[in-house]
Formats: sequence, C-alpha cells, structure tokens
Amino acid sequence: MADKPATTTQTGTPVASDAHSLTVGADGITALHDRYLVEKLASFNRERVPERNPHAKGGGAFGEFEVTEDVSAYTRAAVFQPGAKSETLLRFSSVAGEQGSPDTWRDVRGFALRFYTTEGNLDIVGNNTPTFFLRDAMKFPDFIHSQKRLGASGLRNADMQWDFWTLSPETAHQVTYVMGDRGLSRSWRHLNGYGSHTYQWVNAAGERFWVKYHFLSHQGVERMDADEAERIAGADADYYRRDLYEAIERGDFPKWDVYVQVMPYEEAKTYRYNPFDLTKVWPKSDYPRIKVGTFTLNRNPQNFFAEIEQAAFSPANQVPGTGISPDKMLMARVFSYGDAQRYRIGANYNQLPVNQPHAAEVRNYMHEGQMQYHFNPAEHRVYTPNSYGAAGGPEADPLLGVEASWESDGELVRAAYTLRADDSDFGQAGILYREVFDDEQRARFVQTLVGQYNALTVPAIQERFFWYWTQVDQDLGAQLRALAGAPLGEPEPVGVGE
Ligand code: HDE
Repeated sequence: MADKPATTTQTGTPVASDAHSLTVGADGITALHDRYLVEKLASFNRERVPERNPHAKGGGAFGEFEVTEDVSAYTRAAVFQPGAKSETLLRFSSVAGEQGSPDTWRDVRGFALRFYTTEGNLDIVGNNTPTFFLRDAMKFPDFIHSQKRLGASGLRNADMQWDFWTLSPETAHQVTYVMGDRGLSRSWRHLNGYGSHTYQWVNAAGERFWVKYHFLSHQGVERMDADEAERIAGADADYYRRDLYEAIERGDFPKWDVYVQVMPYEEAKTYRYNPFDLTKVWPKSDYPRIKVGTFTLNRNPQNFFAEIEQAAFSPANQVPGTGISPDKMLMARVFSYGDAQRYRIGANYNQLPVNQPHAAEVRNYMHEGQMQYHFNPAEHRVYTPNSYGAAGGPEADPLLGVEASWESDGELVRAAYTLRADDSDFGQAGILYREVFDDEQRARFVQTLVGQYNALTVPAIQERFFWYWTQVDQDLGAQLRALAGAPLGEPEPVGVGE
C-alpha cells in the first residue's frame, strides 16, 4: 500500500475502500450518504456519449505533416508553404456499423484528417473513396437509415440497402467502389484517403483555384479477401484498430503522400462534368495530381475516449488560403458537424484538448455554456466593440475579406444540379468497372454482386438491381442476370432518380 498513491473522490478526498459500501454493521443497510459509492455509480452511468451517427466505429493516431514541394502558386495557407511542418490527427472509421461492430465488414472507410496549423485547425474529413453516394444532403439521413437497421426488427436488411441505392441512381459510382476491392481493405494503413469534395485554394495574390485532395498510402493499397474478412469479423471485431495501434507501438509508422488536383477557377464554369458534383471524379488526365508533401502517423492516443472518441472534425474548419466550394453536400456538412458535436460532446467541445488549436490561439468573445474550461482574462470585455484597447479583447480583421468565394445568383429553387455535357449517373461507374478495374478485380466485383443479389427477397428490388447494373455496363447486367439464373427483365422501373 505504501508505494501506491491514495485513491480519491473526484474532488481529491482520499477514500477508504474501492470494495466495500458504507453499511450499518457489516451486514446492515447501505447508507445513502456514501458519497463515494454514489459518485462512482453515477460516473459509471454517464461514461458513454452518443456515438457518431454515422462513422461510430473507428480509431486513429497523431502524426506530423511536412510540405516537401512548392504549391504557394495556388495557396497562401501557412500549412501548405514549402518546408512547413504541422501536427496532424487522423481518424479512420467505417460508416454503417455501430461502435462494437466488426472493422472488417464491407464498407467505405472514413479518413478524417486534421492539420493543427498556425492559423487554426484545418480538417479534411473524407473517405477512402474519391466520391460519395449522393450529391444533395437532403437525402443523407435517408441514405444512412437505409444502411443501418429496419424500424420494426432493428435488423440490418439487404432489401432496404438496395431499395435505396437502386432508386437513387446517383449512388452507382460510389457503390461500384464499395462493392469493389476498396470496400474491404487489408488494414487502415493500406488504403488511400480523399477529400472527395471540391475545395478552394486562394494564393497570396487572391487568385482562386478549385482543388481535390488525395492522400496516397506509402504502404500501398491492399485488399482483404471476403472470406478472410468474414472470419476476422467473428474473431476480432477491432482488427483494423489493433493493427494501427500495434504498428505505431512497434515503430512501424504509416505514411501518406498529400496531393491535390488543381482546376483554374474559370474552368469550373465550362468543365464537361459538374466539378462540384460529389458523385464524380475529375479524371487525372484532365487535372493531374500535384504533390504537396507527406504526413506520418507516429504517436498513438494516450487515451482513446478523450482523444479519438471526442475528436470533433468538421469541414467547417478551414484556414486562410483554403475554403469550401458550392458543393451542396459540403455546404450542408459545414452546419451538420458542429451540430452533431454540440449534441454528442457539448457546447464547449472545441475546448477539449484534442479539439483546441495546438499551434494557434483562440481569441473571441464567445463564453460560458456547459463545461466552460477556458475563460478570458479579467480585463477582457465580454462584448465588442469596446473602448479598452488590446486589454479589452481582440478585433476582427476586415482585411481578411471573404477569401474563398464564388459567384451565385438566381431564384430560390429545389432542383437537381444543371447537367453538364458528360454528366450522367452511370457513366463514371461504367468507366471504373471497364477501365480501372483489372480482370481479377472485375471477377471479384461480379462475385460480390451475386452475393448481394442472393440476399434480396423482394422481386421488384431484384429486378431493379439488374436494371441498375445494366445501366453501369450492359455486359455486367447480363452476366449478373445469367449468374443469378433470373429471367429476362422488365423496362426501367418507375420512380427512379432524384
Ligand atoms: Fe459525414 N458525418 N456527413 N460524411 N462523416 C459525420 O459527424 C454528414 C459525408 C464523414 O472521424 C458526423 O461528429 C452529413 C461525406 C466522416 O469524427 C455527422 C452529410 C463524407 C465522419 C456527419 C455527410 C463524410 C463523418 C457523425 C451529408 C466524405 C467521421 C457524427 C451532407 C466526403 C468523422 C459527427 C470522425 C461524421 C454528417 C456526408 C465523411 C452526423 C449531414 C460526403 C469521415 O455530423
């Protein structure tokens, strides 16, 4: 006992026992005024915060980013200047599974990257796919509902998943990714990350560029066989989380190279694809990737709950020289992430150490609220403008102006994006299947889809499944129908589309 520090209450008072409640005699009633018993049980009852919905299951680590090239022609952001170094945090995740779900269920993987820059935190919250299922946030809650659990039984359901996907043809590109090798990665270390959306960069001269972020794994991109993934799901639900943690513990630090595709501002107005449509990529032949630097994950969290469960990423976290774009999904995410985090971890979630800027100061007049931890000096006023000079508090800098911006006009409407010359829901999915997948990847992809089809029970959804894949590629549709032993199909199902 002598060599151990004394256990205390949450207010620092030494306690007599972590094994015995306070009772009347050894065998008598428990005293309600046993504050340590009450405090310990109350703390236990409040250990869980609402899990992320989606992206509940994940893991992550800290690291360092270094700029190795010169991209200052495109951005003035301090974090991207030649030679700049910044601390980073990367959280990987799966989308549909709850916190206890197996890492190796087929799914998109979240790739939430934070740069703790000298100008505030920059968060690029993406996935291991360069696209997403949808292009309008209004459908996002419905999409996530369809991937999770039925209302009555609380069970996951293939008919529900494919009913939504086949009635939302804009999902075809991303579903092709998910049903391909990227849906089952060897580990979190063996996948690429993407910002997915189009963002904006602004250089020192105020010139604007559209960019897409790519994070390319130094470990390579490796798949996991479906049978192995299913076996591991039963044997070790935390397989990916364990792999990352143990790799960093043994000094095997994973790295990713940071690239951007850059589109001159004006070209967005005439590009053959809608450059802000999140279901589309910009072919690298149109806009090649330009290297920026490399980040390395080299430090595990000291406490998983405090630093990973409570990490609050948001696409709203941009810095001078970067910004968002008129991508309907991205604009909605700017609101939603802070809203989700105020609900999950409270009004002052950005005061938690993992969410504070680590290389910049916070100076403003926001204060109070649940769990306020930081507060301003006494002479700091609680309002602006004020007549107390520097001691009275900070002042906004009008010279910053509105950096990341774009022209926008027209009546308020609720409508799909205006179509561009090469825009279609299935075009890039067909290119991915025919030109990017190799023969082996195509064969595995077809096998996966047959497995998905075999889980369907509703005839209309089964038929629409064939229609959906036939739009992606005629031969694929015919091959699936033959392998499933299904009769020739009906014309396009009614009610499909946005
Ligand atoms: Fe998310 N998303 N999302 N999402 N998302 C969340 O944030 C949301 C979308 C992504 O490791 C939530 O704190 C909306 C696209 C990742 O902490 C929530 C829309 C992409 C993570 C949320 C989208 C993502 C999240 C859940 C439609 C890739 C995990 C709780 C506009 C480009 C981040 C939370 C982490 C987490 C909302 C669409 C990726 C609910 C409304 C597109 C990697 O706020």
